[in-house]
Amino acid sequence: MENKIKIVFATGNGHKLAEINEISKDSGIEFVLPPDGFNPDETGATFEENSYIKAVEAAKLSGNIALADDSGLCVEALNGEPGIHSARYADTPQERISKLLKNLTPYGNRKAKFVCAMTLVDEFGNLLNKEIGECHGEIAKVQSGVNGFGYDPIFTVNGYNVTMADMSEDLKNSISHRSVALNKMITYIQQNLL
Ligand code: ITT
Repeated sequence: MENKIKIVFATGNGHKLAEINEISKDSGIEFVLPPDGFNPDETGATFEENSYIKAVEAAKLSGNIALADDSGLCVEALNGEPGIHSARYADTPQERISKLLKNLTPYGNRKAKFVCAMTLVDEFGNLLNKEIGECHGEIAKVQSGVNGFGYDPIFTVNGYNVTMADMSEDLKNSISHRSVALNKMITYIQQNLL
């Protein structure tokens, strides 16, 4: 595609990069990883703040426009936890899932949502645009599925009877918190930067 714009995607998570490149494949945008040394301190109190911190660090390191995704799973009965601590809730992905299922055992309310906050900054770190995406569902009682990553095996999306890890890549990418935020961001980029 002509006028393809290169944007640094401020992450160390290869699953996120794969998902956003798949969602944006016909958009005229190419997302690439930040240079070595990208290791921001996620000291923010919200998804939005951490997303901004990551985007600024990637822009400063690369000298390029940068997009960041800060995301996580918020469980209603656990007062929104693990939330911004989703990646650090326990040591391994399986331990994080087991801990969440255990902590939720006493509760009847299993409502939860995935949230994704995206921030786009210019090559100097100035804010260009921010978007939020949410995906609502419930925490399954038993984990299921091998697709996706993170908490996908225990998240059942409203209106579907399977977990996100049981869904095809295409189905997850058509309904996920990440795709909701990214599609809005792509519209902004296409209208303002291409
Ligand atoms: P970067 O900060 O380098 O982007 P990270 O994995 O540490 O990578 P976050 O701080 O945004 O990213 O934490 C996001 C965590 O939330 C992620 O590690 C998963 O545990 C969970 N998560 C986010 N999106 C998810 C998805 O689509 N499916 C399952 N779990 C997800």
